[in-house]
Amino acid sequence: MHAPISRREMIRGSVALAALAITRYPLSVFGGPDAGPAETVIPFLDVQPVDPKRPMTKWQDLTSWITPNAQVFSVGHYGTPTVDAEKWRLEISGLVRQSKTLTLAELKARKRQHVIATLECSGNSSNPGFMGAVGNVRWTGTPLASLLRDCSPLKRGIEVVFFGADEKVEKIREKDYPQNFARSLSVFDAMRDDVILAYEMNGEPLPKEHGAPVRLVVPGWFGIAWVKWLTRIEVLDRRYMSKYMGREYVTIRGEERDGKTIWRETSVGPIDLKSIVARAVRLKDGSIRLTGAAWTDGTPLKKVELQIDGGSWTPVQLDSKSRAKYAWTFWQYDWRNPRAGDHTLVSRALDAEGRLQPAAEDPAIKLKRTYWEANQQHPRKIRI
Ligand SMILES: Nc1nc2c(c(=O)[nH]1)N[C@H]1C(S)=C(S)[C@@H](COP(=O)(O)O)O[C@H]1N2
Ligand SMILES: [Mo]
Repeated sequence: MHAPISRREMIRGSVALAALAITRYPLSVFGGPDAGPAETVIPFLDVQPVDPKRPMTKWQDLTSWITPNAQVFSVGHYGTPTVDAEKWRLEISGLVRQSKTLTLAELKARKRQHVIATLECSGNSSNPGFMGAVGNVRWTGTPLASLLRDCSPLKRGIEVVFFGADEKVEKIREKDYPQNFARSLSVFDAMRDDVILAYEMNGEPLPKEHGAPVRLVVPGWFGIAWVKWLTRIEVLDRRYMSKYMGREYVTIRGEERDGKTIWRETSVGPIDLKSIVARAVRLKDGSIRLTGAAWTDGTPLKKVELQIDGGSWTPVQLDSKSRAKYAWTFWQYDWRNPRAGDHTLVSRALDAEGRLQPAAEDPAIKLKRTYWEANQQHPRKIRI
């Protein structure tokens, strides 16, 4: 099996980042202010192990729909390169009639576009120590599609490859090759109008560990597609392979068909439907307010349901104010008259396509042999 994301690959927050980003978004209408000063957070018994030096979403503290920059997790497989914004150039080449090289000023002079999108590492939820590699951010940049169109891609171009400035020598079929981090999208996916080349994160210049000066933002896709420290975009007429397309960040999943197991190996792609119980707060009237988050690949969320102690699934209330297509949705449920003792709480999300977040025992998870794309339900234990 594969080693989960190592400590080395988890990027620590810099001191500069410790200053919280000021966003225009208030605390969610859920979970915080209306519970009043008398609120007491009831910790879950399955405490989320948290390394204070690694920024991450700490579910128990979740109140802000937009994750402040200092709290957004970071992953870098080849370390964090230093890119001089003055000298930085973005090259667009390959199967285009008009290749281009842009400076940062030229890129910023293009149409400015915002998107609120949840960034999640596809390794998130793969083990108890890696539960908070997800955050919700307002990204600002320029649309990729119009830039690509300005380069007149050839019709036979089917693939767009994105290269980062970070590099490492990788062994491929027993030989060493210097490689830049790279991931690709099909032309179809790359031309979606919400895919942007981002240079701001929650209104601040993109921080170094998050890909300064420019990164790709692919709303609805797992983080691996969001190439940081972007320096080159290349159009190809065939599928691209790299360590992070075809050897790591792949999912091997079985499906039972006519008594046989069919195994499928795929490259990590769009976000899988997920939800989590984040926080439990005792209200003045003695009931317990449970809040959580749910997110999708951009397919509308239909509902989130909660199960207490193996009982029936009850729909929770979705936050209607803080919503965006590619952003997580906060939810809340007021648990009246909980009896004293230990309880198990679990949520599941359903989307408009009829997809349901699987339980850990369901075949979709049971027959998954790699750790990425772990969207199983997450039962939590609490003592009242
Ligand atoms: N150039 C480059 N881009 C990268 C990576 C990387 O190692 N190098 N890691 C990817 C992975 S696995 C994730 S989960 C996200 C994390 O983005 P963040 O560090 O801003 O949270 O960046 C992606 N983009
Ligand atoms: Mo990741």
